[in-house]
Amino acid sequence: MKPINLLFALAITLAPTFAMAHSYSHGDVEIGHPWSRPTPPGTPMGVGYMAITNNGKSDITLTGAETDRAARVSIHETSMKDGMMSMKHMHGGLVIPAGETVKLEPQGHHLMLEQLKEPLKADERVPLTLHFDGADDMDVELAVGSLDGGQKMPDMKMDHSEHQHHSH
Ligand SMILES: [Cu+2]
Repeated sequence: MKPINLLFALAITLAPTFAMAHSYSHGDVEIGHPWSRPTPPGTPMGVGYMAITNNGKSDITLTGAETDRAARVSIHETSMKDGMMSMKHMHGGLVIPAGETVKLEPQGHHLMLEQLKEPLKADERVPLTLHFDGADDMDVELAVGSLDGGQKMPDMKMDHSEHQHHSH
């Protein structure tokens, strides 16, 4: 993988506007409002956010996801380092403990849609398959919201340089 220095601005929007919330459930697993953001042309990565609820009696692990729209989907966690937001690939997946909800949200855990084939556009739905250890695969659709929800939001630089420290 070629070293890349990917810095791009993501609007930090905690309460984006959507026409309608949507959710999915299968077995003991519920996926609450999977959503994403539109990507500017040329941006190689998109994000995926949702709430995952495990109503079962044993822990499950989100091990990965895939979509036709991206070459690869990885699970990231966000942390602050030297005043810079950075992301780390969670190679072991994301555990959703029995009886709990784990949120993938801005500035927290998220899915990264890598090497997008074409930009994600506002108001479209992006099909995504979630893979779990301890539960069945689930097909969901990310609702792509509008970038700024109609309001001016501060931009924050996201440091993706962590990506080059991992081999996949
Ligand atoms: Cu990321």
